[in-house]
Amino acid sequence: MLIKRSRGWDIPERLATPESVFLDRRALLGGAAGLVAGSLLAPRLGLAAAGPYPAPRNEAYTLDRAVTPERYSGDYNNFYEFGTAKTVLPAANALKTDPWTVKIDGLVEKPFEIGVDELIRKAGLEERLYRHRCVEAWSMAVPWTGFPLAKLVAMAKPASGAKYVQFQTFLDKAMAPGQRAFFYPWPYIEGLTLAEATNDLAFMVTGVYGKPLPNQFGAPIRLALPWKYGFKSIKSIVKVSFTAERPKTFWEGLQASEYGFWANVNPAVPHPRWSQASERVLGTNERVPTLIYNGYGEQVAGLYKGLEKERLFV
Ligand SMILES: Nc1nc2c(c(=O)[nH]1)N[C@H]1C(S)=C(S)[C@@H](COP(=O)(O)O)O[C@H]1N2
Ligand SMILES: [Mo]
Repeated sequence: MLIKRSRGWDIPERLATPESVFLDRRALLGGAAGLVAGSLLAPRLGLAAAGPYPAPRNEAYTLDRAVTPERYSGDYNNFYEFGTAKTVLPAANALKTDPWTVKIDGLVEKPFEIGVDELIRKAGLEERLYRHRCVEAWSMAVPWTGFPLAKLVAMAKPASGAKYVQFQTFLDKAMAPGQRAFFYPWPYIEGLTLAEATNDLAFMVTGVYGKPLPNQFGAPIRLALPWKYGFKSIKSIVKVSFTAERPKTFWEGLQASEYGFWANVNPAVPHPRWSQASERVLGTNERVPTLIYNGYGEQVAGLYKGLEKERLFV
């Protein structure tokens, strides 16, 4: 079977390569026992490819710029669990993602734990092209694969008192050397209001560039919240808790005056130490103007009606 759909970041060769050959090559390249098992299993499950990748693209999400090639976005990452340099890729090899379960707890009908593979089967996957704007004023555009966070919220059946959703990254000092730095408030925590979490843009990500997430992107499951500064898009999630109180986030714990709970992108509100008016695009290094809500105002501005007294843009 030929992969017919054109994907801008793909090597042209792949477009013309029978999938079986492509899979064999990936297995050879990756030491990828999982991929081999997946391709053996696929016929029994009636699937055409190895697992759910690549997933069909949701064409509702379009970009005003080119997709950032993976050689840039995959080699310039923030993942403090593995160090504070942007080149965390080698260190992130130590991240063990199989098996991986996500705990759902707090104010829900019944707490439960679910394996990532089962979660993917239940939720289904789609691909979306999203922009990403780091608070440090660099940006990228990537094809995430995942499912709306709203689907996970529906599975969790939140109780009437639940107002916020809190996300937590793994805690494992032996595996993640960055977590031995005691002055950071580990584990990494992030949070959203329930209204934000059920907005269609809030996306649980399990893959990128048409394949499962490479470790440095926050494997095996992370968030993508394209209207907020990048630090809200928490990586390698192990727990999702429904709460009545606003979660105390990692960056708030570290420096609340610079990194708040809301952190919505706004070019008119500078960071205390630098301007947010423009951003450097990874790959081209071009400087482009930053847009309010990172260009997603139409979908999300309504979430903040009545909240004007909050520090919405820090
Ligand atoms: N657990 C965890 N999640 C995290 C971070 C981190 O250090 N640890 N960094 C955040 C920041 S600041 C950004 S910009 C994005 C970067 O995602 P990327 O490396 O996939 O581009 O991840 C966010 N999620
Ligand atoms: Mo960031």
